[in-house]
Amino acid sequence: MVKIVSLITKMDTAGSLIKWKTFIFYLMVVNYMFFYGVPFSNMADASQAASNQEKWSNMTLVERHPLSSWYQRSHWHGNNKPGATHSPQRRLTPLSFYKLVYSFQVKEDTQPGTIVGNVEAGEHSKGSTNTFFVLEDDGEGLFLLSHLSGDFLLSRSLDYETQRLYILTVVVKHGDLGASRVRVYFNVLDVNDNLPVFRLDSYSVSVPEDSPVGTCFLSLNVSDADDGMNGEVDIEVTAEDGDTTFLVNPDGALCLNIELDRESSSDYRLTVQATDRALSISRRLTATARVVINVDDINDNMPSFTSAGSVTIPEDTALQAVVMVIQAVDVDSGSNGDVVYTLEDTSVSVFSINRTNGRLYLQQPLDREQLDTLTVTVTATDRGSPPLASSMNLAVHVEDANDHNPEFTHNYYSLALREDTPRGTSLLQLRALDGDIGFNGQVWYYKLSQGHKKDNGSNGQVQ
Ligand SMILES: [Ca+2]
Ligand SMILES: [Ca+2]
Ligand SMILES: [Ca+2]
Ligand SMILES: [Ca+2]
Repeated sequence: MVKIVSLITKMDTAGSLIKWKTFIFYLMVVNYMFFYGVPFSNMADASQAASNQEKWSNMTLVERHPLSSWYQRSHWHGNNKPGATHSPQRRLTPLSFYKLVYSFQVKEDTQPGTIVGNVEAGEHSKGSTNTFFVLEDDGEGLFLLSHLSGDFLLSRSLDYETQRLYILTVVVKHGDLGASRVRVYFNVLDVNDNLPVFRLDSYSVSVPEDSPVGTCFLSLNVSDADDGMNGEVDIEVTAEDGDTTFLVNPDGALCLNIELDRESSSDYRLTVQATDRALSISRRLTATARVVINVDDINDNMPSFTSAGSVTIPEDTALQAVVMVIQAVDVDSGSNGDVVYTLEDTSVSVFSINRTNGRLYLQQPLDREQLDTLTVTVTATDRGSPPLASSMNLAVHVEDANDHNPEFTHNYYSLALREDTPRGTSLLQLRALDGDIGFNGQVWYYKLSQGHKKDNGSNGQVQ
């Protein structure tokens, strides 16, 4: 190095001296980094490199040996520790670690107090031992290094989901021979220690009754903080009664599996279960959430009549009297199930109907003798949009009332008798007619004699 500097000094000119000095400085830094294992990525951080150089100057540069002589000494002794591996490019020296880099894998559920790694350095002279130190530690004492054995002891619990990699720089010193250092990596391995998590503990959602099969209406948004299969989840509906109305698709959305009918079931209360896919089935973790599904009504039912299709009323029923109460039901909800009643043919205004309660009123006098059966068509319509309607024919039978007097077929009868007409001889057949029916129309004849009424039977014969 001195020869190089003197040679360059001779060649120096006013313009190139500063450039050459800068070059030599970087050459020394690169040489130092190569020699002591400083990663080249650290070169970007010039201040860090300068700091490292200052930190190490007292420890390493005092007894610094030419690189070739370190190889020579390693080759001469040649007593590497059995089983230790090292790079063929970097042979074992008294101050070298057995490996260029140490990398350990530690499961995140490893118990604190467990030895999780070990570093070993090369041979040492009799009467003195290697001493290990941690120079840099981004685990803040998570991995405690035994100064004598080089073992690492886990001091606290790990959590893969918090930090997956720890990088330490370890130094070994051996008496006053100087020091060497090595990078130690602790890779934390994931363990299935996180449950799947639903976005909500319970969900509430409304679904229209006429939703097509396959409609997906709720994203369950399940997360699992673990890695890989430990963090992948399968979600399913767990129905105690085996109901298969709903299913969860591979994207974690709740979907309709079969058609809904609000009139059969207006709400559902489900339990959905998420299970992660840990390779070991016994280590799989599950979580559940509740889902309430309300089925929104659609006007898919027409009113249905429940009242009788016929009624019998006296013909002398008073006007405005209630003939009967028409009833129809609509199993839909709200306005979809509200029913209004109308009479189809309003030109024959014998009857009227209350639109809301279905009461049928008599509007015209009845006359059984004119018409003994009336037919009225009643329509029940719901208030849905669009509305649905149904109709029925109501037969109104008019019951006879005794509203007709018997009337003789003649107002005046005359006859001539012989004086020897035998007693009991039929003399005259009277006939009186009655417009009513049944008992109301049966005629009974009486004779009036001196103001007294005398029964004369029902045949109208005068003897
Ligand atoms: Ca998990
Ligand atoms: Ca985990
Ligand atoms: Ca409905
Ligand atoms: Ca309806």
